[in-house]
Amino acid sequence: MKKKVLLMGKSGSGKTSMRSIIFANYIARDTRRLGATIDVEHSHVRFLGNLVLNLWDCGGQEAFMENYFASQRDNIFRNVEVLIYVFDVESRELEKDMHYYQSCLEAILQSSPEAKIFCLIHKMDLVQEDQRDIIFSERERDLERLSRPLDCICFRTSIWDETLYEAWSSIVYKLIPNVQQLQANLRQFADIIEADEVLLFERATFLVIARAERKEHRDVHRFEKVSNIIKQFKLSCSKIAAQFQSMQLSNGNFSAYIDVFTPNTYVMVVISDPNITPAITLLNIKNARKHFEKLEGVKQPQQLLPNQ
Ligand SMILES: Nc1nc2c(ncn2[C@@H]2O[C@H](COP(=O)(O)OP(=O)(O)OP(=O)(O)O)[C@@H](O)[C@H]2O)c(=O)[nH]1
Ligand SMILES: [Mg+2]
Repeated sequence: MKKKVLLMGKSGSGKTSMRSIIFANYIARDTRRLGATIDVEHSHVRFLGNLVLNLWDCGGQEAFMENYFASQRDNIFRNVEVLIYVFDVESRELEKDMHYYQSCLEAILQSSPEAKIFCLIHKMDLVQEDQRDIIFSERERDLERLSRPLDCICFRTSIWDETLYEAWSSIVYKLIPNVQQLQANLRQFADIIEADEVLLFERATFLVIARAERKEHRDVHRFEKVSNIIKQFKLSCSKIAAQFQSMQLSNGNFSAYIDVFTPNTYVMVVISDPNITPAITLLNIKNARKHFEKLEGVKQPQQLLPNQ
């Protein structure tokens, strides 16, 4: 199941930065070295066995944009499953940005009217904290209005905090075909092993793709934080030619386990009941593997990216 994902927006808005962080293990400060994308860069990412994201990172310089809408129109906008349009929140050319977005929507409406549309209001770190809600709501309202008759879902993002993961996790969640089934089974698993919470991470990107929460937790950003921490740790491991496999952490309040689950996922289990020992939980995780592998219908884990 190949899904064509268009990543568009004006030059410098941050498209290649976010793609490199999510799919190619860059850390935020590495993106300062990225050059402008020339024409379109293609990459394929295999998700959960049968879902392959075919990412089209479209360079946003004006000459390229004009080309997409004219001579390359059919090639670019045909068979699009997802459009992710990135806006630089600090852009001084808002009208021009909106104009290009509208041209993009017209082309989508014509060639791929069923496409899902996501808008990212990006570089939010550059906006004063107390202004972020106001500015985001304004932009969201404008974009929803402008997008009609198509629907768009807006996210606020920055490569400097967890919002980038939050947005991409939500987007990917909407693309995984059997995600409801996965979610239901994870919930059942959490009930059986009496976990406070169970999370399923996509193995290569560490995006959260399903979760079951049995005990409320106050930190709503915990998923993205864990993703970020583990990705950084994986990077450190790779520097000494080691591979991250699993992690176990305990304190007076809870124990957390992160472990390879299926060929395409990691699982994280949080347990606060002191009577459930690590040995029991690790056995429970081991025993659940086969079931979740079957659910995924996994054959071969694989990630193909030219710039990895
Ligand atoms: N402050 C801030 N800077 C960012 C953010 N995301 C990306 N940048 C910076 O923006 C610059 C341009 O990013 P790119 O990812 O190359 O932009 P692009 O959209 O791919 O540009 P084109 O390839 O020309 O279309 C880089 O220096 C990034 O470090 C963000 O969230 N906040
Ligand atoms: Mg680029």
